Amino acid sequence: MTLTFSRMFRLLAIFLLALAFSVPSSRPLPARAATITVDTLTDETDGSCSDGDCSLRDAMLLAESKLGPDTIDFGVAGTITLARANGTLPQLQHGSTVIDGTTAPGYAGTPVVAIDGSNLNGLPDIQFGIAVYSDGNSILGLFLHSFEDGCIEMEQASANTVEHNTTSSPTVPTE
Ligand SMILES: [Ca+2]
Ligand SMILES: [Ca+2]
Repeated sequence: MTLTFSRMFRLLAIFLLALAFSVPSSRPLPARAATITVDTLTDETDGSCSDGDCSLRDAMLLAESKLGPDTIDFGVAGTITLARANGTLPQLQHGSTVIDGTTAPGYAGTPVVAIDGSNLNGLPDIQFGIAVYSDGNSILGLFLHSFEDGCIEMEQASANTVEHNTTSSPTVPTE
């Protein structure tokens, strides 16, 4: 059988087309966690981290408000004294939030970011340090203290990581 020029051309075009489709297209990148950096020790509560101050509470509110994983880093070290008027920190309800105190400046194996719950003592609600009601969160490198009902609470939560933290409740430890 003799292939005509046009038929050969058509076969070549089909071959090239097949080749183009056989090259793996760029795969969608895995969802990368957005990083939110805490830059103030003040217990501020406007939920915004683009307004010049990003408290831990702001960062947690922001992480909770966004779909997908979030990592909360620390650009500051020291004690975050929770304000009584603000109550407990936001609960981790949506999952896949990493609160990573090991990123704070000066961290060398022991927590340099403390969260002091002493101002919340006596409030009518249950006072936990960080309450986790979802999956896949991590709480790393924090010193939580003076929370009446416990430093870290977990309920209906799985695959969470709690490492390199120091906790002490309800008394304020001597530092
Ligand atoms: Ca703010
Ligand atoms: Ca989120």
